Amino acid sequence: MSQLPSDVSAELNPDPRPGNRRDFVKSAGLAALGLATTPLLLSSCDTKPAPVAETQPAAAGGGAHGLSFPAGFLWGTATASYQVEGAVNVDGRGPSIWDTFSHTPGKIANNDTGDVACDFYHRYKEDTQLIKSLNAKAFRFSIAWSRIFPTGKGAPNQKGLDFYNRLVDELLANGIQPFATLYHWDLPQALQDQYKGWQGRETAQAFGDYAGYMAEKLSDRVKHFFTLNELWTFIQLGYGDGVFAPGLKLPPAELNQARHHAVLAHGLAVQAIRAHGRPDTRVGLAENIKVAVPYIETPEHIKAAEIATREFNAGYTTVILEGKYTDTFLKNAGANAPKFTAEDLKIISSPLDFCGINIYNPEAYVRAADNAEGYEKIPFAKSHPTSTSKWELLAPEVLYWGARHMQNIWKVKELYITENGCSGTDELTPENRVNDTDRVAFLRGYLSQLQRAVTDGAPVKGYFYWSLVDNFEWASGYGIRFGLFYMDYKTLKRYPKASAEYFRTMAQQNAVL
Ligand code: PNW
Repeated sequence: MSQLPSDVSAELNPDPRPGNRRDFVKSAGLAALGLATTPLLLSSCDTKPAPVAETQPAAAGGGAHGLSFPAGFLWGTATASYQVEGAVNVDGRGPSIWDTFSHTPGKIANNDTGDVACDFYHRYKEDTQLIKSLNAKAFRFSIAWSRIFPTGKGAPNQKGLDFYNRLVDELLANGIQPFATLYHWDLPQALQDQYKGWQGRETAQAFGDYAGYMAEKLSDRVKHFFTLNELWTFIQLGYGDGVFAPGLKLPPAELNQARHHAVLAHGLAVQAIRAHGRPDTRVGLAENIKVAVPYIETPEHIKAAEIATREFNAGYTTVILEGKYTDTFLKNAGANAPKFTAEDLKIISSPLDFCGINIYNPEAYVRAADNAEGYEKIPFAKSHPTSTSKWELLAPEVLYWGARHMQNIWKVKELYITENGCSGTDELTPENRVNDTDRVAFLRGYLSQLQRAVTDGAPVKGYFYWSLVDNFEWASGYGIRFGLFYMDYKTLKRYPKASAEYFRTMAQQNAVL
């Protein structure tokens, strides 16, 4: 399986004041470089180009680089329940593993917790106006399982459901499509206590039941559901490396089993949503696919990158989309391989309507190699630029290759970039401005590559920037900022950054500007 880049652990047990001036300068430089990259013609991956919008202002000559997206391309932003909601003891919400973890001294930078976060629970109307001000027509949020089922199962909590009813209604009233994620890591603590969380098959079953319930209650208005967010991250960092909740460091056999239960939960949820949702309900997953980038865009290296990408994701996206664990995955796992049945694999690979991919950084640059694997990784240079998150190695072309691999390896017909974003130092000036030139450069570089992917035929229908507002960045606490809006955590006031204006203009013109 893919390993964390070596400096990730440092980032996840971070210095309370992460980032430094040098990284800031480096990251801006690289993203700008991405923009300067002339799109290459790919002989091996040629597909029919997507139709170019004729009605969009940019296509009519407004786009400085002519980098328009097709008409109807969806611009959005994303958040997750524990990272923004706060109100952890309000209206019957049960505790989650992230409440427990963040209240354990030493686990989170500065011992921050999500108790208040952005107080989105009470300020969702104000935040809906922020989304609207960005010209975004879609919003990806997650539902806190323990607001609906305080102990993970049993009797539903109407007051918890009411919150999401209010949120969905508010979004729709403002012309914003709700995209709901059912699990963004805040597992009800009761399921951790009773079944050891994802180590127990019962948790997967409970997730299916909860997913069916949500589809029944919301699918009259929510047309897009994501099952689980980033299985890799919460399994590897939470159950393998111990740096995310629930903070376990399981041996390989148990880790593989927990991973299997998570993909099984995804499949059970897909089936439950189909059974209980309206017929026009659409379901997909939101996985941070580990992307291999061909270091030169020639057919042999592109092929090597496809082989590598399939293996990097063997326990997650690959088994979900192919219905089997790869031979290499099972061989490497040996006696530690997960225990599963043929029926499990069928459930796990239940057909999806679309795929969401969260993409920040490449897993590796690869080249073709005359070895058993058919590829080899090129180690990252020590000086490879990052954002203020040390794991976020910057490489705009990862967005291009993420989309292309989904299309070419798995023939995915409908794709969303469900997360992509840049963390930065983000200081508020005396005039209440945030001059986040690094994030603007990031957006220009990454979105140029996304536009190239769409032009080359990748079926990308929308892009969700992570995140709407600065928020609780898991083990890094509030010290790492990804938002288009700056959060003053003392007053909970939100301020648009320069990148918010940049995003708003791009969304309005449907082009990279
Ligand atoms: C994703 N890593 O998390 C999540 O989906 C978001 O909740 C999060 O805020 C966002 O990306 C930015 O971090 C990740 O260490 C956290 O490799 C850590 C890692 C990857 C993704």
